[in-house]
Amino acid sequence: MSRDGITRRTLLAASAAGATLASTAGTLAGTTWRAVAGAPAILKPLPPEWFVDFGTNAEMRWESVDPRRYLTAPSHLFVRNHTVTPTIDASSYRLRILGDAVAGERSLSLRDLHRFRPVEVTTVHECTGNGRSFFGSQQGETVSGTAWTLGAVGTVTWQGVRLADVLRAAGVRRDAVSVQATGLDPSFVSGGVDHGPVRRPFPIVKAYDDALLAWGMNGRPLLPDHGYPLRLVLPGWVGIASIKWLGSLEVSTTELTSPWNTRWYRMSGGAYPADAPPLTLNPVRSAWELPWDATLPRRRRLELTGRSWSGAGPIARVDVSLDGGRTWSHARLRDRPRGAAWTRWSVAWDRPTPGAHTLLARATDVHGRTQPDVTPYNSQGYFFDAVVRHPVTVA
Ligand SMILES: Nc1nc2c(c(=O)[nH]1)N[C@H]1C(S)=C(S)[C@@H](COP(=O)(O)O)O[C@H]1N2
Ligand SMILES: [Mo]
Repeated sequence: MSRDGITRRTLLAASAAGATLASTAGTLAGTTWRAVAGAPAILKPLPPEWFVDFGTNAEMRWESVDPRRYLTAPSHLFVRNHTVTPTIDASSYRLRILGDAVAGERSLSLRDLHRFRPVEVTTVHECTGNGRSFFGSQQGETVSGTAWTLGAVGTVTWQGVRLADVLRAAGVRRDAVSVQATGLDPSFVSGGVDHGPVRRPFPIVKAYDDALLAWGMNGRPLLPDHGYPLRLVLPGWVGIASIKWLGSLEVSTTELTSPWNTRWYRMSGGAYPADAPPLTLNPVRSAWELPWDATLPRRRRLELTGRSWSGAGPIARVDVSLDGGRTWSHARLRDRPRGAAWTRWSVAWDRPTPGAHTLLARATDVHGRTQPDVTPYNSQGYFFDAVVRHPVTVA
């Protein structure tokens, strides 16, 4: 079983660990564990025409993307759970803020959070391992983890408050360096080891820069699978940074760590040094709004569409090839590129010849970051950003 996957045994272990936590820790009031054996890890419907279902994870099918819609509907957004989606009672929910960089522990209800200035931010939301399966299918390399194609990504508008505002009100010391976000989902058990609840630290600079505490997605409350009632959002960063079902924030004057920044979500294997830093900004990637092995009708002119995105900022240019990389042209950008959100593009294909073809798209962001032909190997299959060779047949 893959590292990101889950077996029935680990699901049972996870639910047992969750139950222990819930009964021993009053601080987790408001959380009930629905993680009973055989219960689905993901609560929203996963119709096969929209999703590839990996059990605790599910990716969006690119052919289900409507070229006319900019935002990903919450019903279509990929889900990545280490264990199972917990059911949390919003009325008794509290966010705890603690650590040696705050004067005393704070506990905030959702109503408390709604007193801060509301903000709205549109960002790409993407799993670190998006595209992982192409390490195998395109580069012949074996990596661990969920075999995502390119559907562990979406672009949504988050509603919430700035973490900076909340930390300032909590009286965080000026020498704070690190914030650890911890989820209320059950402990993650893998290979017989209980790693505790999903949690990951990040630098205080990111907290003050653009981090959000989000309760909404596209103008509606978060769906349970996406972190209801509150999640952290670190724009442009790897998906794991945006902790769902946020239970606590530990603010510290010393560097904090967790297995999610030391063991996972950092590069290992291949040419990477043993002390490679935790992954932060997402790379540049592109996808065609087509099924894999799509059959395209033979017409005088086909209009093909896709999207490109970068964790670092707007997309500046998308180069496409309709002949396996022999010739390239510029795709027409359909959106004024903005922030760390994706850009839609289209390309006209005149008089495609019948038979098999390979489509390629290579995006470049405003910082000049672009997509390579080959992504350097890493054992956990993170950051596959190479240009994907997308097969189609014109019939
Ligand atoms: N509490 C908690 N937060 C979490 C996770 C999790 O399993 N538990 N998964 C992380 C990972 S790896 C990703 S890619 C994103 C997925 O967010 P989504 O399921 O809302 O799309 O959530 C992150 N936050
Ligand atoms: Mo992820």
